[in-house]
Amino acid sequence: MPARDLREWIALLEREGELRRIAAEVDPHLEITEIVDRVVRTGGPALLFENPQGSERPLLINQFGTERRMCLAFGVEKLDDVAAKLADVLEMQPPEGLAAKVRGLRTLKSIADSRPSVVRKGPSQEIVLRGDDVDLGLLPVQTCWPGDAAPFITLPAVITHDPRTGTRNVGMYRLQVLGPRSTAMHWQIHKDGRADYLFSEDRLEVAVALGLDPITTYSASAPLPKHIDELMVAGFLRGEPVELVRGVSVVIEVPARAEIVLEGYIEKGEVAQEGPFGDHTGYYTPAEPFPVFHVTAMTMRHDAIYPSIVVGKPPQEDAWLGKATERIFLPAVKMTVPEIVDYDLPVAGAFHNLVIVSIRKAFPGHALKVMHAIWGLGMLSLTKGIVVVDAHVDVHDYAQVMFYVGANVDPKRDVVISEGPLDHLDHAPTLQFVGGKIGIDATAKSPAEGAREWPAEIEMSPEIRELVNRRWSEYGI
Ligand SMILES: Cc1cc2nc3c(=O)[nH]c(=O)nc-3n(C[C@H](O)[C@H](O)[C@H](O)COP(=O)(O)O)c2cc1C
Ligand SMILES: [Mn+2]
Repeated sequence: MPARDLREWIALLEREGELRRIAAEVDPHLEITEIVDRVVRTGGPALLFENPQGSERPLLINQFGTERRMCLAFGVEKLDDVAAKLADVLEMQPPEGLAAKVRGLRTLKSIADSRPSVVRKGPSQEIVLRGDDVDLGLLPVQTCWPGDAAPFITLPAVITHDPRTGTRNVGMYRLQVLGPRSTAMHWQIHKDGRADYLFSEDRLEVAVALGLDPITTYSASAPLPKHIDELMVAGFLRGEPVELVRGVSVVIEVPARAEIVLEGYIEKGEVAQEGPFGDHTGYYTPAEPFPVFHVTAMTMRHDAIYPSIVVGKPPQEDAWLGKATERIFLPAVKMTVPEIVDYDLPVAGAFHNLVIVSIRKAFPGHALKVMHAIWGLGMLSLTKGIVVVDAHVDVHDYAQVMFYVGANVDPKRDVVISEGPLDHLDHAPTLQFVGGKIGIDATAKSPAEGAREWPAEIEMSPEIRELVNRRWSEYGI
């Protein structure tokens, strides 16, 4: 059974020895960041700050900070097991034979049962504050870094609907607190929430859920195609639908078991300066105008727990949200580019800066084809640098990758400089949003690609390996 909500998840973490409660009074202004930064870097536990200074609500952080906790969240041994579940659906073929048909039906049923279910009442609405009673100051919102403009809500699930089609979207977009009843809405230009906003005529209703079961929280950060409802995917990955309840002041259904929900609207064209904010790029992103979110109602549990995350110079807690996406989306990437064997988005590359990809190379120029495919694929299109290696290279072993980049590349022949869209937050390009791309073809080249005869790689023969295995103890080494 997956955790139904944040509480069940916290209980699971505690049972597994993965959570520490901190009773000391700690300041959400910078102090929590410094503590978490140290704990994340040593692979330490999730932290529940029971007495954040200035708030009666506890603050949970570092719930996702290790591979083990990420696997616990999904109830799997390794993150590739989550991917396998999705691959089953993506790779569904017309079934042959009864057993395959039954299996196919089961898969179809699990998709059909993934849609959220609407319930009449939920604990997320135990307390209802409306109008002037709304006060974001009730929450222990962190100011993460010294140069941050204000406190930022960093782990929200922002729910909107496409005004044309009604399709729901859930995205994780940080919210800078502007006042007791308003925040900025930091959806970047490539994001689905922003598209909903652009399609709205005057007002777009918005609901923000804080404190969810870990899979639903993760789903808000997943780069799904616009028309796919993140809550449906969360239901599929959980094996149980997400429960929703009608909002108290908006025509949006909100998670029934959330800790806290902010309901409100965004007026088309109303913007405020957002930032600076110490971002996952490792730098402060400068102030930029973003839409203003007006909170018309704030609902909560009686003893609501506020969830937070700190991003900054990698590695931080979000590394594991990113790695989950890397693994979970591999089958979908392979659907479009089947020659891809595996890929790795290094945490130190902040995910959009570098992709290492291994391919089953079948024709001259194949590595170039794959580079351009990645530069045209969903959010991967924002990738700045791509390294392509042959199928046998382990893309997760950076020393191995470096070896082939050094050994197999003639920079004049094998480096592609291209251009295209770049991450909203990338400060390096001359222009914001668009700039250079680099592709490095580190595969073995053929004469058809202008190479001389390619030498053989050194490897010991299997017989001798076997012999040494057998005799190892005799050597006394
Ligand atoms: C901790 C964390 C914070 C994030 N903050 C933002 C943000 O402020 N703005 C943004 O556009 N994307 C942010 N993202 C990335 C988006 O959540 C991600 O691109 C997601 O796919 C957006 O949903 P969408 O595809 O429905 O637009 C963040 C991701 C994480 C893990
Ligand atoms: Mn989306």
